[in-house]
Amino acid sequence: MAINRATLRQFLLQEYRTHGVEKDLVFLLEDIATACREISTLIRNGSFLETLGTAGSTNVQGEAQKKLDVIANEQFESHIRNCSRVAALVSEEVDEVTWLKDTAKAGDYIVYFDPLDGSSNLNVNLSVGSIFSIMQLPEDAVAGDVNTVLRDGSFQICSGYSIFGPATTLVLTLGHGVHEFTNHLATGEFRIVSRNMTIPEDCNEFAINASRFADWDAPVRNYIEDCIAGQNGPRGKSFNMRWTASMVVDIHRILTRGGVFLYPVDARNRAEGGKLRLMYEANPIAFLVEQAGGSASTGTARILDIQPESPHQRASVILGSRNEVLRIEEHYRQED
Ligand code: AHM
Ligand code: MG
Repeated sequence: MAINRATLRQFLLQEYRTHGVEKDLVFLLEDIATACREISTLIRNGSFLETLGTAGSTNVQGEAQKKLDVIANEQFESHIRNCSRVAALVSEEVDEVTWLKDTAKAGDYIVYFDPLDGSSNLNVNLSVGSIFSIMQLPEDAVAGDVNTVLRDGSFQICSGYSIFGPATTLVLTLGHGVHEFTNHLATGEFRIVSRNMTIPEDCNEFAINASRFADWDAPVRNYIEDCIAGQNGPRGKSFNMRWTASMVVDIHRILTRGGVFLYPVDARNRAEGGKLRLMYEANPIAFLVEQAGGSASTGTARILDIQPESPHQRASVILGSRNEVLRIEEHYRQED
């Protein structure tokens, strides 16, 4: 069957012509897309390749690494290395910043990534994904200096994620809307399936790990209690709850049909500053969500305004349908 949909390359070249997106960025994104396709294949064949299970190592966050966490990281790194404009890599799975250049040139790229998000889902055959974010070196950048990569999320020039589910999809923004591509198996190419994804302002669906109820701060507890009170409660409507334990999958649902996602700071994770990592989880998703018309907040501040202090720092994450995020922020103000 003939497929009449633009390929990722055609789309990116159009972005180059229309918005002046750099050719090097086009090539870099194609390399990232290739890494995602390969990771997808490795996951699908995991049982045969014996790539499922733990690697016997821990990452900088002290989490046991799955074999596929390590392999996905290698895939990302080796494909990104094709691009001579990449100066540094920040990966969830690597403690230190990986410098690919000895001298820093303003405008060269820093790539931040979580090579396998939601990897606790792997052994039970549920969807997982990869997340990435790209920024550029500032004028005063110093190669080898960790401070150089600590830029706030508003400096992102591109972010995206890939989901390895029933279909392998790639969702990205270059600052001009959010677009979705699906890997077309017959041609092996990512082809566009959705342009300018938008998140409805209102919703009646939330995603939160409800088993942490006892640990939540009052604003979150109050908001969720209002939601589950149903038609006769303060919201006057019924809510649905979904939690996949894979952030990218929950976010994809929100980009597709609205909703709000919360992984807030709570009593159990307060010492670390939250659960999700700012630079390669919260920032890229916040950029996508804002580009799709939604909001992304810690509860008290815009995620993209957080000035990072370390590459693996964590953040409180509340994002999705704009009016719902505003309402949660209002709960935080009331508890002040
Ligand atoms: P990971 O990057 O180590 O997989 O951790 C991030 C994941 C998110 O995808 C997801 O929202 C969250 O951790 C799930 O946490 P929980 O185990 O509390 O359900
Ligand atoms: Mg993750």
